[in-house]
Amino acid sequence: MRRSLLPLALVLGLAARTAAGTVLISEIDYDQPGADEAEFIELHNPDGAAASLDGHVLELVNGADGSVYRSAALDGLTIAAGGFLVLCGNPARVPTCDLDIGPATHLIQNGPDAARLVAAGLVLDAVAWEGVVAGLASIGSDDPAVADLALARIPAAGGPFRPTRATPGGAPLPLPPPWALLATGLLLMPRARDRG
Ligand SMILES: [Ca+2]
Ligand SMILES: [Ca+2]
Ligand SMILES: [Ca+2]
Repeated sequence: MRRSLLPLALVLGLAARTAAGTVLISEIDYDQPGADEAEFIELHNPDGAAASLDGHVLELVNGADGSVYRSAALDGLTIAAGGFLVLCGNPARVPTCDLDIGPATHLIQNGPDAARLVAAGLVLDAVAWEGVVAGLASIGSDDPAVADLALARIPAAGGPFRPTRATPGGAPLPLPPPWALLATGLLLMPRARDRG
C-alpha cells in the first residue's frame, strides 16, 4: 500500500511549514459551477524578505492511491515579501494567474485529494480536501454551486482554511453576508457534485 508511506511525510511537512519564512499553500479553488475552468492554487510568502522557489515543486496527490497525478516545477520564480503566487490552468478565467500549469479544465481533482509543496526532500506544506487523505485532515469542501467560492487560510500567513470568497493573488477580504455565514459553516449551501 503506497498510502502507508505518505502520512509521516505529510506530518513532517506540516511541522516544517511552521518555520518562519516558509512559503505555504494559502488558497485553493478546485471546483466551480459547470466545468471547472477557474481552478487555482495560491502560494503565500509570509516572510519579510523575498522567497526564491528554486527547487520547489507543487504536487497534486490522488487521494485514492497517494500517487502524484500532476506536478509543477517552480524554479526561477520568486514571491515578494508578504506576496502571493497563483498557479492555474486557465489564465483567461484566472486573470491574476502567475504560472499556467495546465490543463485549462479539470486541473485539480475534486477530492478527496491533496496538494503539497515540496523542496529539497521536505514537504513545506500539504492540504487535503473533501476528506482525509493519507492521514492528512480535510480542510473542508469547495461548493460547486457557489461561484467564486474557495478555501483559504485566514489569515493567509498560517491561519486555518475556511470557505471564503476567492482572492487569487491577494489577501483574504473581509466577508460581507452571506459569505461571513459561509465561513462559519452556519450557512449550508446545496451541493451539486461534479467530476474533475
Ligand atoms: Ca476540479
Ligand atoms: Ca470554488
Ligand atoms: Ca488569496
